[in-house]
Amino acid sequence: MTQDDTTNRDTQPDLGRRKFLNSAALVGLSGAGLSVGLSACNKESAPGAKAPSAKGEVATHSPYEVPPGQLDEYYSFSSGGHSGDVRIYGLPSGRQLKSIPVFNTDNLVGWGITNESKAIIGTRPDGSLKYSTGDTHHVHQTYTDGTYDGKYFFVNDKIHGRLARVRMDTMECDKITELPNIQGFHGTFTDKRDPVDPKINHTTRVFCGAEFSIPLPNDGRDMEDGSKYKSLFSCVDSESMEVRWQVLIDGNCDLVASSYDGKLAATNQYNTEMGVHYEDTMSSEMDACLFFNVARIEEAVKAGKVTTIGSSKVPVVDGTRASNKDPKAALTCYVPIPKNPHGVNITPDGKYYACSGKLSPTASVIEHALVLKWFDGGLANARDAVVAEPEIGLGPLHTGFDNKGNAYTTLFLDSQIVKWNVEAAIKAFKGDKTAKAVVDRIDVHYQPGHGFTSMGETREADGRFFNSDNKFSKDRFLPVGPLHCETAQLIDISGDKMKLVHDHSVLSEPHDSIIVRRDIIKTRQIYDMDEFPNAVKDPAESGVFRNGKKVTVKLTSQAPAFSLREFKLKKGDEVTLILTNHDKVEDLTHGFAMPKYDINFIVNPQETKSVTFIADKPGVYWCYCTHFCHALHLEMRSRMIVEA
Ligand code: K7E
Ligand code: CUA
Ligand code: CA
Repeated sequence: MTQDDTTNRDTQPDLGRRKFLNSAALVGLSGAGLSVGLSACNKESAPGAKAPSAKGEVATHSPYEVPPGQLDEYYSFSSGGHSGDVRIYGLPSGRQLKSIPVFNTDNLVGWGITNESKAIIGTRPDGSLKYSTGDTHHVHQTYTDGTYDGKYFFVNDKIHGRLARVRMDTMECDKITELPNIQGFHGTFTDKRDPVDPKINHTTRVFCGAEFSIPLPNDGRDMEDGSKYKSLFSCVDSESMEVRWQVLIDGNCDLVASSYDGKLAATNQYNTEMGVHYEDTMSSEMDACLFFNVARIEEAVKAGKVTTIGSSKVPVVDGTRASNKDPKAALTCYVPIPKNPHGVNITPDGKYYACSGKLSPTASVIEHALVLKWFDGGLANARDAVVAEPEIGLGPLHTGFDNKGNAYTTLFLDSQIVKWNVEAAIKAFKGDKTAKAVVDRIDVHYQPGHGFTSMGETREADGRFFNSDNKFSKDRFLPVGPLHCETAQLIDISGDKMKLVHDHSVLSEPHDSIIVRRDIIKTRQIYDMDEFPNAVKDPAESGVFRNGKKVTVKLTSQAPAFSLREFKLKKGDEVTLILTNHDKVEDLTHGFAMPKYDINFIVNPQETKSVTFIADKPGVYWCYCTHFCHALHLEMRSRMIVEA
């Protein structure tokens, strides 16, 4: 910024607000234990920083900056909340790279508009979408041997109780499963190691928790009798996407974690009271972290010790407290922890689960081996599996880990990230007065929800970055009306002190993300035409094919033209239009928009998509390419003629 710009600032009417912004930013930074390096960087990026010179040199501001032409080191996959999508960001830059439509409809790619996407989302008998809304919260990848394998990631829909799978070579959703007899599908986690089928060398189980209890079956019975409300914990097969089994439980499920040895899955419970009314859910001082003995559950399913609920065929085993009193036969273990916890996360060495208190200022550390010991009958009380319970601050929610035994927990009420050492917390819990759990704190802006570390949900946690996804951004960005964007704050955790690297804006309303090393992700450059059974493989096959009122229009695109310059239909035709993109050049995408018929989608290189509609409006309709593809992009059109 030049001297003139600074002068202009003074003449702006909102000077007070700018001053407030600056001082607020300074306050945040000064509390952050900044290194000399970062302070210097801030000086440089303050007014007066050098702009890129005319020669095309690039001004460098910070060791974290990704200069023009360079690529980020990490991908971050982030749920979009009630927008229903999943976003991909590059880190450390914070650049948003893509929004993957999942449970939402999307104009850009035609998700929810094309026949192929509708078949994945699911339709009603009249062809409309079964659901057009969704609420994505948790994103987790498939694992091989405790680390990401780049094959799939899974994401939940809290609203309608669905699990979606996204293939990571194309970054497209390819399957969605609706879980039976549940509501508020919240936590989900892929198994980190499935010992059952070594032939499939990646995760085969996805664990899913239901947050809301409902009458079972939920068909109008028992609606006023809260004692009849129940929750289920579900296991989905990652290949078939079928629900393998469900566990009937007491209390509810919130977040979900899986162990590195494939033996246990866990869910934190904030409503062990099984309250139907708001106040009831907070009446007890202790709730629980519930552990599932996966092998025993699968044995019980195999042995047919199951029931079914309503019209669902999914086998259900009984994991309630009353039926699981004998640890040696139990399917479930309820470990008491305080109070309305939120978040359960396992350390990268697989030894401990950290479960945040939310309404208690503590994090409870539960030892994996001790839970297994309880299941063997070697531990008198499930509570004895808790090996530490440090006070870390107000409103603790989610925890990420580095590779040095430290945990980083978001403190919603304190607006801080607290760094604490797990082994020190365990020593302090045992009575060692010299052991101090909390190592460092940093202010974030404001009210963090999820926080996650680079590769922190794998054995390859690298201790480089923590990203805080904050729930309120208030004054951190230019105001854009009453609805603000959210703040993501990237924090360098490689040293003793946490260092704030930068803020980047994220569109509302992200919940959870994973930070993945870029070498793990191997995407395709173009599609394979042979994978589309309806592909129009030769432009010469293009044309209008009539079978009574059913009409198929086949066409192809190749920059800068569609194979059909025009096509004729009759009023009342039921038309299926199939478009194959014959371009092979990476990134050469075409669009197809059909005025007044509400159709809009794209075809990427070598991809085929189709749409079905009734030609109910006679007239001329210029179907045009929406995606800038060529100097003659504007000329790329096809005239649809609907005869009266
Ligand atoms: Cu937002 Cu992960 Cu749904 Cu916590 S949950 S913040
Ligand atoms: Cu094809 Cu624009
Ligand atoms: Ca509670």
